[in-house]
Amino acid sequence: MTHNTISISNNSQQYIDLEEKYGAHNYHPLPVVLNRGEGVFVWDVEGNRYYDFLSGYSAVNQGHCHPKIIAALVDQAAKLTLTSRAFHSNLLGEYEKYITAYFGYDKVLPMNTGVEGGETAIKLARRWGYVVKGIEHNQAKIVFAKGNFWGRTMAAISSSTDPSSYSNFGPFMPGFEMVDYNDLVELEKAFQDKNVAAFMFEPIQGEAGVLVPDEGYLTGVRNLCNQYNVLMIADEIQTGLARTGKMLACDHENVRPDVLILGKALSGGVLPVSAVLCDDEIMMTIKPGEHGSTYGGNPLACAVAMAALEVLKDENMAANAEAMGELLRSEIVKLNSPFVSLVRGKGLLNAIVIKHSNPEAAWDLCLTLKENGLLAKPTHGDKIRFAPPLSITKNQVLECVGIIDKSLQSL
Ligand code: PXG
Repeated sequence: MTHNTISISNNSQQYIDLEEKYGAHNYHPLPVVLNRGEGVFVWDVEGNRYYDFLSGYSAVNQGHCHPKIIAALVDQAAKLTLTSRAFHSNLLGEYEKYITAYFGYDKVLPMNTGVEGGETAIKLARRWGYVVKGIEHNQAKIVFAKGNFWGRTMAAISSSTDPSSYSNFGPFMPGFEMVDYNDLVELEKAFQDKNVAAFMFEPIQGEAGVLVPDEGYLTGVRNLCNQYNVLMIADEIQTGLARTGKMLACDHENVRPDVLILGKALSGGVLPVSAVLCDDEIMMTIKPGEHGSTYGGNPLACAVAMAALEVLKDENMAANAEAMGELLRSEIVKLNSPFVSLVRGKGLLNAIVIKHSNPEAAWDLCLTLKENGLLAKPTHGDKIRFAPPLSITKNQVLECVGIIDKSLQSL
């Protein structure tokens, strides 16, 4: 390592030591301790300000502590936070009406984390496979794309091709098949099996390093799903909610998935809120008592999610993401850095691929970026995601490119 001799103040180090001693070691964070966020900025405990180029893995699309979202949170928190689904609340129906109209589906099933949204979609697909498609009992198959990431539950890691996700956690969930991402020929081969109920995939693979499929892939998936009576499940937990320059990444090809999974920015980073949307033919196959969650659809989540969705539209965040993403990518390309082998992405979901003789170069670059006032995190060794909140302005993008330039030069 070349640049890892950065200064961490005693103050920050205390917090890091505390986590190290009492917390599970299931993450490897950048050495920065944050205690405040506003818009595109976060501050560390020493008062240093940073541009947040991760946005909580796209949970904070609306910007940190967006005043309208926080107002909805605070207002509702003082009234009623949880009823469980044993009782009705005055907000659940209103929220359900709002979000189904927003995305154009008959119904929504509210959950909390993204991975629960994925689990829910798979249960719906299996159930639909048995009672509508007519798949023989316990024979349903779900097809996934290699390189996918949708969380850490047993089902999620059973469909993972990343050894750090699944190694030594077996035995795994049966009935899952893998195909190459961005390969319609392989997908069609997999669909020859009459027991396939669904294809679940990300319209852009986020955690894999922002892999954008060829144009026409989404349309091709839609057509194959129609042809073989297979449900198209779009995991838009990271790509959705204006992140890629459209409200949904599927909107880039005007494709409507049968099952839509949302999470992360559905609460603007305030609390875990996820949702699965689909039409009655699929949703109504699940009956009372067959699925749910204590916190799913709680009044606090309903109030926050409506505010979070409203902010995306009111502030034209999709259009801004589109324009600022274009600017960010073109300005990074212009830097012509020998250490950047590729810049890719859509809207404000972007990644650069670092090319350097030092295998730690991407990590080192993130440490230098931090020193220069910008927070980003490497994925899979050599890729760095650049995904700021969608409220970022042109001048801010240009300032950030300056920081990236300066940091690359010191590699
Ligand atoms: N689907 C996609 C496409 C995701 O990126 C999930 C599902 C799961 O969401 P939850 O809310 O259950 O984490 C994700 C999550 C991390 C981490 O540290 C998570 C994601 C990406 C990178 C890191 O947990 N995405």
